[in-house]
Amino acid sequence: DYTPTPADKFTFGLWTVGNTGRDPFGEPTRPAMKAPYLVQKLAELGAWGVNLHDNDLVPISASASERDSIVAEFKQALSDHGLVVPMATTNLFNDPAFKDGAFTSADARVRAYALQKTMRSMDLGAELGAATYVFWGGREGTEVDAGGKLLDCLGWFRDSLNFLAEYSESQGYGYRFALEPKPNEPRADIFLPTVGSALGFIATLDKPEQFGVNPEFAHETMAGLNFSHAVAQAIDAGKLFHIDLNDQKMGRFDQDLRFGAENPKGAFFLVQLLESSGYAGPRHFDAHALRTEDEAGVWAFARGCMRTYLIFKEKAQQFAQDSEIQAALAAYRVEDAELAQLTGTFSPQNAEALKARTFDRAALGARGPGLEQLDQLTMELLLGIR
Ligand code: GLT
Ligand code: MN
Ligand code: MN
Ligand code: MN
Repeated sequence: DYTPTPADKFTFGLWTVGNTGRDPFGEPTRPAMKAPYLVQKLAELGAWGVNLHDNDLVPISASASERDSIVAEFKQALSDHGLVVPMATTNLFNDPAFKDGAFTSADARVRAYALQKTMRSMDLGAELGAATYVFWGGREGTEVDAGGKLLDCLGWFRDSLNFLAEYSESQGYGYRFALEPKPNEPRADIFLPTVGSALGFIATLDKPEQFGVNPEFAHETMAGLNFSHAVAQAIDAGKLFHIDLNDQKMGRFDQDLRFGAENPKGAFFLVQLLESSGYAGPRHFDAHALRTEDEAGVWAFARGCMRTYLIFKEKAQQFAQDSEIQAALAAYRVEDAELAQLTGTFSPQNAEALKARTFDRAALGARGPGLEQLDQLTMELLLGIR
């Protein structure tokens, strides 16, 4: 009946169900809820874990003893309700100190403060048992490029990530780091705007094996890209360390809609890809209830994200068992044992034989692959009539 259990590995950020509906044009529309209460409610709904920024839990101005008592109370709630903290991250975007970047600020003091804040936040995450540490560089970008710092920024960003990877190792934290790309908002242009950019940058780090990506459905969509394609590339590179699930209309501000709310077909292909890929990490919903909603709407939102995922997971199984769909898929792919032999491994003989071979180009171009029929069958399955 699509009721989630911890085995489904669904997680939410404290900032997601804790979102109060504030936006750039309006005040909060619902009261803030305390972290231990969010933990209790998420556990009741069948979630597996909860993720956090340092300041989702501990206010930036808290004293050391305030911090300790807040953390103790939170740990108690986690153990009372059986929730885990698989991922932690740093808030390097809210405070005015970070208005022109954190690791990429032109001010060396801001860059050093960002490192300090991140190390402290990594300590907190490790204390809570987090295995994945996310970097969303919300303020790492520009509105104007008159500052002439583009190449420096990439170097500063790289130095910071290298430093923090060493810090993790020196403390024995064993974190796997996940870079989360976003093209814009809150900056006009954010550095490393897409999954592809992040993957390229990771290859330039001192310890690339410790770094992967945390792609978000909404963020690739904002860039006009196909999220499943980005996720597939991350999986292929062995770099899908975490994932942020939500939804988004293309060409809009960052909406963080309920998973599957806007583009259910895209959400289906994503679930199908994830579930068939062997991805074993958290299914994290980085989304929030509409600003119109009260607390009941928040829990309807959270339940809806998980139910939609589970419904699509069932649809993916149905897809795999539907004989008409499977026949159409089989007909779509054409295999040829003799050509596989020639093209599989390079040898001068294979190359010569392949160059000498004749292909019936007209027949290749004339073949209909049956994708209209296959896609219509998929739609009918999703619409519930198969
Ligand atoms: C912020 C952002 C998200 C990131 C979070 C992690 S915070 O809400 O919009 O996409 O995943 O820093
Ligand atoms: Mn987002
Ligand atoms: Mn967001
Ligand atoms: Mn996100």
